[in-house]
Amino acid sequence: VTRTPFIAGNWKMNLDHLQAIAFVQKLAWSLQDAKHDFDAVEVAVFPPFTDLRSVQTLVSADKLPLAYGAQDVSAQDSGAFTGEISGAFLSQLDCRYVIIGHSERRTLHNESDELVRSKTAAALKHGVTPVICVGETAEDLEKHGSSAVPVSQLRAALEGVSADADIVVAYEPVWAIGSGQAATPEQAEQVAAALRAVLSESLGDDAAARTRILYGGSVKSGNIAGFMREPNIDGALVGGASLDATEFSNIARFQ
Ligand code: G2H
Repeated sequence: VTRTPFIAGNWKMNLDHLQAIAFVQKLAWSLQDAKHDFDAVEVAVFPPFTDLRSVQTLVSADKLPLAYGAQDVSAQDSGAFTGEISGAFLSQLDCRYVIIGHSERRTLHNESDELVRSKTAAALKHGVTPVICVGETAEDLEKHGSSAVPVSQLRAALEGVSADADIVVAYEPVWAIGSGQAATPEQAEQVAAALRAVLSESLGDDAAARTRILYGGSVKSGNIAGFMREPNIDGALVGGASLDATEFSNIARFQ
């Protein structure tokens, strides 16, 4: 089984809907200039909700080979849930992906493993591929080592997920996020291998072989190549460095 490398840009709460249009155009030009092979390396952006309609319009009008997704989704389908966004709405906007359980949501919005599991189920129900984020804090790392917390978070998220489900896993050590202090490729590979074992145990060997595992946390063009050389790392979830179109397109070329 070959896993198509995946470079994903998590914009977080940056770029409004007008800036998003300018940025996506610039990114597409930058990748096309670099003769990016979109079949060989999938590139996706994750803008704020309010940008998604603009991004959809641009991507479909210009037939850009870029994927996009949202940064969160409701566990509910519809109803009295003020401020929430249904997976059905994301699917209508042709979102291929949605980030679930990013550490900023787990920390700042108290998202539990149970909620991450419900959101994963909601995304799959609406045909949107969840990018399930897991990762240990500096304190977890000190107390339990690097793999224990990400492994238990992934196990929890996968409860009830069927073996043929399309999912992506992102390993993001919390201590490496936005800190400029990325994990080493060896550290990230060790956890990615443990996460692949969880995929195997929860969903079976085929799903484990097919599912992409990304590394996230201070990825930039200067360190991406090292991660991409690791056998269990299939791409990156990039935050800060995804907000510069040239830098992000360089990351997509792993150089
Ligand atoms: C981790 C990552 C993107 P950054 O949050 O998901 O952000 O690359 O800025 O560390």
